[in-house]
Amino acid sequence: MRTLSKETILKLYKDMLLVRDFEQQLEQVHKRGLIPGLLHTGVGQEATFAALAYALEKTDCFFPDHRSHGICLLAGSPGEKLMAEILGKANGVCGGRGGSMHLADPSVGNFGGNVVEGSMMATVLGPALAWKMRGEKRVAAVIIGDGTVGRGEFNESLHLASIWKLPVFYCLVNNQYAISTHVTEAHPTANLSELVTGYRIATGQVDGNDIVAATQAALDAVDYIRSGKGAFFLEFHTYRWAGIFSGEIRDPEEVRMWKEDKDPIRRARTLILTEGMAQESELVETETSVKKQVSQWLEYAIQSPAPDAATALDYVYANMEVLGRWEEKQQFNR
Ligand SMILES: Cc1ncc(C[n+]2csc(CCOP(=O)(O)OP(=O)(O)O)c2C)c(N)n1
Ligand SMILES: [Mg+2]
Repeated sequence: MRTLSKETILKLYKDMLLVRDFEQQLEQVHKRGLIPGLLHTGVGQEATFAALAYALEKTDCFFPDHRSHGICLLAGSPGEKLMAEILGKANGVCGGRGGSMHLADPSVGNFGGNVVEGSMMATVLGPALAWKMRGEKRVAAVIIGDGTVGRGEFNESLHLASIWKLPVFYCLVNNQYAISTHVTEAHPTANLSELVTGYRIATGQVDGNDIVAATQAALDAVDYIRSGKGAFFLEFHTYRWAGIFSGEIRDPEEVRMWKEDKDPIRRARTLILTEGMAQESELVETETSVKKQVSQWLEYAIQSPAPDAATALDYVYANMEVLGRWEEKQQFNR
């Protein structure tokens, strides 16, 4: 297991703050109606996101799910362009066509998600197979939630990755709920990686709210995959503060415990201070500068123009002209 330096832990702390502020500022503007469609935030899961982003190299790829803004950000997409994308603006990373749920930015290894839960488990096999055949030591990661476990693609993907010894990094974010269904109501065990062992794929479980343990586990998994041994399935045990919808009811004591005692940021802060890695004043400085930075990104996104309606059908089919419904109808009538 790799030891993390003081500098690394401080960097990871800042990464977690960036993700938290990014998400919380988005939540605010979502309430103001500035984000088209749904917004799923990963508040509470920052240590898992920071660990994954840290462990992956620029030459690797990942397929995010509907709650992975944090990984997309930490992978290196410019914060203001990601914010603009989520607000559906023309200068977002996908020109405003992706939004929160279809974020993609191949320039930083983000190969995109489509939010059909489980489908990315199949797609991730593509780059993994290509890299294996070419002898490239790259890792293809896929982020999934506990809700994906049990889908057909889940099993199909594990089966092929095992047989072909593919360099796939399965990152399971077990936050205990799929919509409002608790993991124990939907699965035979709450430790979902147990279900994977029959595929003869290496597995691990880690406290996804412990930034040090989560990062070490993610680094170990990536080392294992890069050494050519095949896939690795790592389960992060964590919790999302947000329900899937605003009226969701959860046990208040459960929510309190995760927000207070188990908050990954609070835990990291305590560790940094008790181990003397930084002074309180330095942390406050970082916290203030992160907030300011994220506010600037948001302002950029709000001020950015919406895409031109005349370009709405661009990119629908690669290199093919697409007719609008009206033009299509006219042509048919001719
Ligand atoms: C194939 C499919 N079925 C249903 C949905 C609707 N849906 C969106 S999020 C979600 C729950 C996902 O739960 P989980 O994987 O645990 O992720 P979490 O939201 O907890 O991060 C569902 C069922 C979907 N996106 N895809
Ligand atoms: Mg879940």
